[in-house]
Amino acid sequence: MRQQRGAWIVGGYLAVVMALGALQSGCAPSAPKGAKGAKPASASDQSVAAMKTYIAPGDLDEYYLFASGGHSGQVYVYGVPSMRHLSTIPVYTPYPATGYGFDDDSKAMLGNFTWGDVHHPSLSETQGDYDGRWLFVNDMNGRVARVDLRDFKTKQIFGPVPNISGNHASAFVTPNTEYSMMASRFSIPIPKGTVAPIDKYATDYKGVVAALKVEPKSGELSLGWEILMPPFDYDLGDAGKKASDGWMFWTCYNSERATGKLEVTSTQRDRDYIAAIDWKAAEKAIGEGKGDVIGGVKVLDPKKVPGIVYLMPCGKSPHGVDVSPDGKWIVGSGKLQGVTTVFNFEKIQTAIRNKDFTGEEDGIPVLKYESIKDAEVPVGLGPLHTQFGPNNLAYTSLFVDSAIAEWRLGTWEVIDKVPMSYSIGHLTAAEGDTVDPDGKYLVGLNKLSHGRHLSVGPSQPESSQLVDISDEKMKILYDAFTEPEPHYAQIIKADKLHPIEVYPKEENKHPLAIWDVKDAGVTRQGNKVIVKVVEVRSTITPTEIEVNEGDTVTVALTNIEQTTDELHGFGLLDYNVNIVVDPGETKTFTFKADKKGIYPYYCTNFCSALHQEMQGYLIVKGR
Ligand code: K7E
Ligand code: CUA
Repeated sequence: MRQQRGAWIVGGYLAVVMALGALQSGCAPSAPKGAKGAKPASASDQSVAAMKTYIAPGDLDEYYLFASGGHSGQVYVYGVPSMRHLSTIPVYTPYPATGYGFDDDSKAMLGNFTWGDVHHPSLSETQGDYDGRWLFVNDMNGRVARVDLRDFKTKQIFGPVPNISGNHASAFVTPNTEYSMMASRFSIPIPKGTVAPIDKYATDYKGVVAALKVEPKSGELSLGWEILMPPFDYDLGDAGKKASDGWMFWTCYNSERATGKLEVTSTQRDRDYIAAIDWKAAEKAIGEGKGDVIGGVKVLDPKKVPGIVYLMPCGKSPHGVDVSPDGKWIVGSGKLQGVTTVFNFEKIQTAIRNKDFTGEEDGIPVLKYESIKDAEVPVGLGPLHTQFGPNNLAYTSLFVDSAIAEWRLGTWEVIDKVPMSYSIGHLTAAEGDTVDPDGKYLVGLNKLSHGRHLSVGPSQPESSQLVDISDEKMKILYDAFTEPEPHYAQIIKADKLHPIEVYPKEENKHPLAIWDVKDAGVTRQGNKVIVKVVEVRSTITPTEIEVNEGDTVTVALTNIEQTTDELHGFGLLDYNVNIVVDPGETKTFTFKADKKGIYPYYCTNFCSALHQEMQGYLIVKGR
């Protein structure tokens, strides 16, 4: 299954296509016989690895890792280097463990969706450095969410954004979190709801990139602007920084504008593109009123507004695009190649000035490949994503080779390779997307894990592997098993976060919050009932709630504790209610009392020796 280097040279990309195809059809690259993949070479290597990942009881990890949960719709939080799973942040999916998706606010935020597909967490940045304020995550259903890192809670789900279809290349932020960026993976006729026959794909279907504005103080997302693009599949993105600040780069495949069996039809050309977008120029053009309103948002058409978008030819079906810490280089990985291509930002600017173009696509100039390329680095087969370390070090994941290649920007030498078990997708380095990466740790986010863990049946976990990159020789330290579906993750220095552990009482401005059991009880207006409830060890007050059949009941729960880790729950049997309130928090839930009878409610979070006594009855009287 693994391609020999010689076979690659002879067989060209067809070999890679076949390798990828074989994987997709379920014939995954298998471990060498009698072994279960890469291990630390010797017992002494193993003890070094153990010591490097061992966090003694009571000690804390050095970094947080925020991993995408793919189509679980969640974000997983790990500690690095221990790789211990610390917490799950529900974003696009109800999560009974924290009551997410059951109370009125989170239910409203989820809208009619019960799933999302998260690929790319993006930590907020100030001057190109993670600032520890928010985490933005994309959803394939055209949405972006904001998680507040003060309390690790999802605060906003924005979208579906008009005209965007299949929001994969997202939620990348610009260096001062001016914008969170989006792009269509699946072009469609726009605005959404328009029908055009598939055989008109090349002309009537449109790609779209979108910029969501981020309010600098609150992080609130709002509609910015969009740009109309040719009907390619926009795949990954990265914002320019330092030298290239003000630019955004997006890879795209299917420059063939093909439909049907894309595996074949969209892999005909030798090169696809990276779209280079001058977002400051786009912002200016929007300010000058140059956008047309489509689907309720201002959209720039590059045909009418030149100078905003350029296309950089890049090796066959590129996947990742990654900007170096100094912003001077843009690394594009053609996943059907044996090299990763490095473009030089200065050369891109010169080519634009000299109109060094080789053609155009829907009015967008195509830059001359030879004029903007600095190097094709022979990293190995199936390069997907690149991360960075200090001293111009770069790390590229190789899906087909199932390995990570370490190489150097500027000299373009490949320094080392380490095998991954198995089939790495993304990789993430400590502070790896910032202007000042830390080195030290790198995590390979693998697509498969087979045979590296106790069997749990056919639905297997994925694996993430911790790699020591503190020396030039990379070393595998640890295997962690992660829930589906690890795409991208980011690693931030732990001391940049300062999470609260209780909601301070004085900050709780909820109109239905109460702090004294004397204020608890039922008020009624016609058939609308409001119940104010206090939860504190070890009573839910009131212990009886009486309503009439047919009433619409809003229950407001306030956890009046100000003690760390004293969470209380509210499980209401037969009514599908499951709420959790953190110390100092108020949540409401609303339901129709449409079943008469006696329904117990109880605290779901073990909170004290008398937790089991923390219970009461909802009485729904017949008419
Ligand atoms: Cu899995 Cu970024 Cu969606 Cu690559 S993506 S692997
Ligand atoms: Cu409160 Cu258990």
